[in-house]
Amino acid sequence: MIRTPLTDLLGIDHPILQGGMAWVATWQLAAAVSEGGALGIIGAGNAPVEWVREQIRQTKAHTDRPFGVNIPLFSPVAEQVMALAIEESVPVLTTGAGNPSPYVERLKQAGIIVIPVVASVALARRLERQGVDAVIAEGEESGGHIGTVTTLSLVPQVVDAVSIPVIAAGGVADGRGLVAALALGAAGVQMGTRFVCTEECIAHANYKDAIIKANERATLVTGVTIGHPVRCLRNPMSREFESMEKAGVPEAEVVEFGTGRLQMAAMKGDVLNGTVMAGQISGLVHDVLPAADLIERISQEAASLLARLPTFLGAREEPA
Ligand code: TUI
Repeated sequence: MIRTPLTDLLGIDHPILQGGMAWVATWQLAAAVSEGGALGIIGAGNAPVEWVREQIRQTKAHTDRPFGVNIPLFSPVAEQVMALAIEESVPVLTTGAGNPSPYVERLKQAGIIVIPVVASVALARRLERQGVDAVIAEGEESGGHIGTVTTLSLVPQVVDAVSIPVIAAGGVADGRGLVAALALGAAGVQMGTRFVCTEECIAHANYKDAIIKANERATLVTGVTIGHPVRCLRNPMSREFESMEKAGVPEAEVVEFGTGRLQMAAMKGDVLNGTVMAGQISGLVHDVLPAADLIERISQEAASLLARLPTFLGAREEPA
């Protein structure tokens, strides 16, 4: 097992977080991941508070291990879900798609471990000063809402700027990714796309199949012109979205066109007309397996890779 400041902070066995993906990361996945010794995270998305409450209660009923809730900050009910997280004494709270500064003090006073996603060094620095426990440095390889810096560039720069643990996200789906993140100075990784393709994830089978069929060039980024960049699989929907943006269709119309499309793909399985959010690492995902088996596989692969690294370097130095 790989022990890092992150496993110590969270009381987990493996330095792995499961991304809190909207409509996809429900209690079934979060509980299975936490039971598997990593950190399962419920994706609150922009769902109603009572739906999130039920997710938290079910997670608690199915695991005694720590778990988290993710709140995308553009959710119209972000404030109410924060209050719910405090009321329910959720162990860990992660945020995405914005600056969580207004909430940090209240969450810390409630004893919650706060881990925001950042896409820049400046925000990581600011949030460390405000007292967050760790940050997730997420590269633009990720699926869903993204920043503009790659994981390989962002992670070591955030690591150098802060003293709290840094979690690398974006482009990680196996033991090699975990080892690479540790080499950059990260204390662990967060994976989203890889965890979609697990048995416990409630995403429609078509969504999982689309990721398994995808290669490294299968994604594109929509929403740049409306200030909401989202990486998703190339399909008739995302191509149409892209051409509407290129044609200069008014923002309100573009937003309207995109609304509800993630649920269409994730829940109804319409992977042609829905938005299939997924990262560039999709090409590395080949199977659907139990979450605990995936965590065990990645952990063992990383441990064996770490043990063999000096041999790789030595072997290359040998004369031909
Ligand atoms: O949050 C995400 N990814 C998401 S949230 C989401 S929800 C949704 N989206 C569309 C339709 C339906 C549901 C889907 N994907 N990732 C974390 C993340 N956060 N990536 C980048 C950032 C980020 C960007 C800018 C974090 C902070 C930030 O700061 C800006 C500032 O104000 O300084």
